Amino acid sequence: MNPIIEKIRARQILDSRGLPTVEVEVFLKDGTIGLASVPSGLSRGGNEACELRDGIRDFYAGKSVWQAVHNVNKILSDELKGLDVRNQRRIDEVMLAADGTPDKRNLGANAILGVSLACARAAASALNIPLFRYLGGIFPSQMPTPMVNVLNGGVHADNSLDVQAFMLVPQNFRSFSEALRAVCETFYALKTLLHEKNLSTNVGDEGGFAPQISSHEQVFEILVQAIRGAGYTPGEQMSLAIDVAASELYRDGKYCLGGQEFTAQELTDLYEIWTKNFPICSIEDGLDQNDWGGWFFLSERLGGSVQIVGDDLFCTNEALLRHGIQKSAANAILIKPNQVGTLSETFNTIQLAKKHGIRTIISHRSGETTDSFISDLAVAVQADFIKSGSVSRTERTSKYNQLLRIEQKLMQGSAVLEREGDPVEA
Ligand code: 2PG
Ligand code: MG
Repeated sequence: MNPIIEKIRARQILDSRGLPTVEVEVFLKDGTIGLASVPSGLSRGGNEACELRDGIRDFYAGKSVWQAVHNVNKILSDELKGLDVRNQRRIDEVMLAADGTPDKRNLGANAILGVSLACARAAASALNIPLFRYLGGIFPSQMPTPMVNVLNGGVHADNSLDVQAFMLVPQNFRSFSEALRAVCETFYALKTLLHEKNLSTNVGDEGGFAPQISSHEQVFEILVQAIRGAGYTPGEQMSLAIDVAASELYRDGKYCLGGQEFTAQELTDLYEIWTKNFPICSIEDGLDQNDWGGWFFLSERLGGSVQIVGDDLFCTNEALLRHGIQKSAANAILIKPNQVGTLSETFNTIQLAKKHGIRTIISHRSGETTDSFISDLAVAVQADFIKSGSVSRTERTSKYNQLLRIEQKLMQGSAVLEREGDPVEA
């Protein structure tokens, strides 16, 4: 084994919206290759690392990433050549130094993250171990709970729902595969229900249905009906989670939701009513990313019984999370590697969260590729949840499918799972 970086090559590929993104291959001296690609968000936090886009009009609508590709091929490849690929922290440090800006605007977080992830993949391959073992060591054995987005709204769909994502959260299942089965069955029941109500079953950016409904309460009712229709008990076996992405709804100090204006306190009142009337266990980005006072109020009021998740609020950024912990702003954090731009920084933020009892949710972006790195990451760091969109659209299911593979590996030797989950074998 000679896990020394020989060269790094990037190319432009397409993401799930047909927009260009960066794919990176790391070549080692021993012939090993590590491949990774980078996702892209639409409802982006103000403190995310900089995604480099060329901005050339009439060329992929300004969205091409040739400069980021060039930066990998011409700068990062030379900087990292000769390094041992297992030295992830050193690799990330060298890239941070080569970029030299706090938000990675020189080389682009899309260039840097692509290399960071592809190096980890190459190292795992060189060692001939699964990525989740390389990242997490020999002990990780728990699977994350999926948070599955079955109904899309906000900037991810063309309907009039302001809340961006409505998710199913399976609870109390013995295995990941059993939990995923329950979600799939609820998803089918939801489709049938929408059909019966003459509502569209076309899907949005993350594969959830995007029907023309304007009342959020009506959505919750339909989801509860779907859970029952699939034979599961709402609140016991299947709960709901929402991503409000409230920064998108915040204008002049007020939140605009369902055609009405709310202060942070009034919106918290509304969330309280929703959580009393429906089995909602988690609220993500319930308030604007700069409304720290509002977040404190929301967490104090609902944080005892509901998961209060910071996404745009923290941007996977260690310093912002530290600030949030001091302010008691949230009890959970969404982790998106491309918000911060390197694997090492992603790990730092996760470590800080765990140290302070903040729950971790490893997350996809709304623009995705079929790369399933986040699935291995979720198991490696023993995250509480994974959020990867719906159980439709291959760029979403690729993550859940990778988790099925990992679970099977983890259960090898026990045989219990395979038999119990399989009616043919049972
Ligand atoms: C979010 C994400 C993923 P985007 O807000 O949590 O669902 O959306 O990638 O568009 O920021
Ligand atoms: Mg979000």
